[in-house]
Amino acid sequence: MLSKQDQLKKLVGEEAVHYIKDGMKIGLGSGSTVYWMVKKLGERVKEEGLKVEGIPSSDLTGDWAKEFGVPLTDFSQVEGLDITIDGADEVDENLHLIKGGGGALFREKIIAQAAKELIIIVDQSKKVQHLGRFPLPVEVLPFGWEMTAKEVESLGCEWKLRHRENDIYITDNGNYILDCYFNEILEPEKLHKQLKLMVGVVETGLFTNMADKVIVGGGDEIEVIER
Ligand code: ABF
Repeated sequence: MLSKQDQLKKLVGEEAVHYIKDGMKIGLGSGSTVYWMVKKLGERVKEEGLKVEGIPSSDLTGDWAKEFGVPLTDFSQVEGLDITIDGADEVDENLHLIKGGGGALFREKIIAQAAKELIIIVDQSKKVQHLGRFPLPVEVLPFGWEMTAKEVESLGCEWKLRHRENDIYITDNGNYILDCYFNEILEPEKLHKQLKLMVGVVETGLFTNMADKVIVGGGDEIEVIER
């Protein structure tokens, strides 16, 4: 039996598949909400012969695509993507996002940037007035990360170097992640730019002015918010 939150993730994941048309190239995000989207997309490929190809943002998403029969491709084979569908950790009132709780923010941002349309799928618990209650993931180069952390801290946050099973977490790109506790981020675009100017910062989990559509599962209904 799915929990209420998982039922909402399934609801919005499956809803997003309605926006996929025959022949599209799709960016496949990561996270448990995306799992339901990939599963439903695989069903449409099987049942309708839908001709799509996907580029996954993580190995796990790629495994789901193979399991459910969604054909995969890569950036050497496409001019760009038609739609990227991905989850998020927080969505604010201007559709700015915090992403990267799952550690794949850099590749998620690459597939988001490459798409004509970015559709975000979340359960209602992700909607916030201001970003920042969720710690902001910042991907940093391992070399001199301690210096980079000091610079990041000077912007007014505490940080934790992300670990997984007692080891330092290494991203698919060979980098580290600082989880940065800002508590409230009132100017996400400004903060993103400040962070990106730091030489050791590779990318941030702030996705500002990127989401075109956010599909929110709440109660038993679906809310679609367009930018
Ligand atoms: C991914 O989905 C990440 O950016 C984000 O951390 C995660 C959200 O996970 P879930 O859908 O499992 O809540 O896009």
